[in-house]
Amino acid sequence: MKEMARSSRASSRLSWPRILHPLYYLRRPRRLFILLGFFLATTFLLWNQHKLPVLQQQQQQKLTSELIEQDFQRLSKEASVDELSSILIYKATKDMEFAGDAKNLGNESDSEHDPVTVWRRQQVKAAMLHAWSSYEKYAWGFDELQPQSKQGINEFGGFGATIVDSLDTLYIMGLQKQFQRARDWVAEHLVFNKNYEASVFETTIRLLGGLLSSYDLTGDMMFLHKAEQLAEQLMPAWDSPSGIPYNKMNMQSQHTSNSDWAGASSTLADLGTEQLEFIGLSQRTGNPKFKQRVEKVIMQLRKVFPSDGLLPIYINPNSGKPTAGKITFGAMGDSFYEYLLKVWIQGNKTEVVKHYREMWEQSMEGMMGLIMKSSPSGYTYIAERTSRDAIRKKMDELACFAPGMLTLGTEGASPEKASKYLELAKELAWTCYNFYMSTPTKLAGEEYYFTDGNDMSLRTKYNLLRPETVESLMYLWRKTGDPKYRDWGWNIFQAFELQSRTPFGYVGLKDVTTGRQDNRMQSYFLAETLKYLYLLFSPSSVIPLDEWVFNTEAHPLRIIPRVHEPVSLEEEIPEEVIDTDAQTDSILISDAEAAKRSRNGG
Ligand code: DMJ
Repeated sequence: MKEMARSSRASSRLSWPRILHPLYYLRRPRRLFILLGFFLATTFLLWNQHKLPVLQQQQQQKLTSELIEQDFQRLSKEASVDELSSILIYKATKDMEFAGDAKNLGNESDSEHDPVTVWRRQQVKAAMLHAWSSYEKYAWGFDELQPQSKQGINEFGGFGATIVDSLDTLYIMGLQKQFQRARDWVAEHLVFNKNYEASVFETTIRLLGGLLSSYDLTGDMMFLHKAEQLAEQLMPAWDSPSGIPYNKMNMQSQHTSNSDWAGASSTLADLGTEQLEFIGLSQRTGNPKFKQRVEKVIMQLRKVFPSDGLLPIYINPNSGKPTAGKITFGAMGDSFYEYLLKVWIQGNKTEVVKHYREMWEQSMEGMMGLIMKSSPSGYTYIAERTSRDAIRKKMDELACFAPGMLTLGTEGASPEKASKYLELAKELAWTCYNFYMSTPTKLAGEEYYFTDGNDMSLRTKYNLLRPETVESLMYLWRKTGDPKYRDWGWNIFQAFELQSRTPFGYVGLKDVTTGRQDNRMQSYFLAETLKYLYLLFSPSSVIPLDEWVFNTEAHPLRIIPRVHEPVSLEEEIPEEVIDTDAQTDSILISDAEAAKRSRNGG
């Protein structure tokens, strides 16, 4: 009986209602600890079961991505250009698989790791590799590659323009071996004392910009020494009575000149687009003479700056005054306005550089007077003003840098101005995108005219692989996060792939309505077009815009605050210097032709 009673007590002690009653645990804390331990162990097991596959998948994804990359590097390293296409297809397939894997992780909302974006970025990188490998194979040491004839061409004095222009793109894309070979060429072969009549502008933005940027990215002093040598060589270009530089200089004799077709004037974009590079060089070397030269130019232009902030494209280097010429944000005017803003950013927006910002805002107010809308579709565009003060309803693709500039200029503007700039930037970007999408090849021509009732019509039909539109899309994407800018950029990239890609590099089109190709791979295609596209599909932390500023050839330079510098805005020009307005009459060639001649198509 006793036994039975004990066993029935024991079973009733363990009965469910008792176990579930809080008092059962509170009376004996040991029981409470056991329960707690049981609860924790179960929770961990359940969490682990659910989480492990996700973590494993993430690790797997990382590994796959690394493997694809390694595979790609290995295969492409020694591949001939002919083999590259099949490698690219191989990689694209792998990337697709990877994208498929990544999609299953359910983190698509994170745009930085969005598989489509990752895949697009890799396709741009593959395009860079194709362009670069073709150049390496057929034009090494020349300025540019002629992909159709598989040979090199020297359009910039034989200073290896494509190598220097590509350095930072290779570096940013992680193409280390290619970067190293380019770096070694610069160290061993790049000399500036050549009997060649160089464009001061092109040499500055491509070579000096490329060298400085590589120095900033790597800290390799060799780049800075080369940059200094080059700048020393270019110095006599600023030896004019007004300090306005001549556009051309023989790199050996250092004889300076301007083109006859420009009425012996210097052109605005050429004379006003060296500030970032020379100021940057002074900041990095501690030698103020470089910046003094280029800042004197701005001081001079400030004296003759019109109230609307819009300068004609021809300036006389003797008097320092505008001779004549149209007002434009396209060829021969464009990057002067770009640099007013960017020098302010480069100096970290301090008091020392405030006048640049003021001049820029003044110019933007003037530009508002040139903003027109087409009919019937309402495309917004920037018109030009002729030297006779008439409005010309024309916009160059070159002016498509303006949406990017306006977007960049929203920082530091009053709230009203900032939203005005951004709205205008969006509208202009839509127009520029349509310069591309309105042609049968989906590549933009060089010049567009606007006629009432007929929207835009293509005037100059060639495409030179230019970057301006994708540059603007990159800035707009970073500012707004609107995915449509990435999609637009992708569509443009696809058009380049379809129309401009050849087995031996990329070429421009002679006619965007037929797709007839030319035979030149512009060095800025590697410096700018592909870099901006790559950045469009990269996280904003790659070259963040609060630490870097791009020169007009897309070479990123570190922002270094300018403080405690004397701001001297006054400088005298000798009295005896007289203006020679008459020269402008001799300017008879077309805008597109002038742009081509002055900037080597740039
Ligand atoms: C580049 O050399 C530079 O961007 C320049 O400021 C203008 N155009 C070309 C590319 O189109």
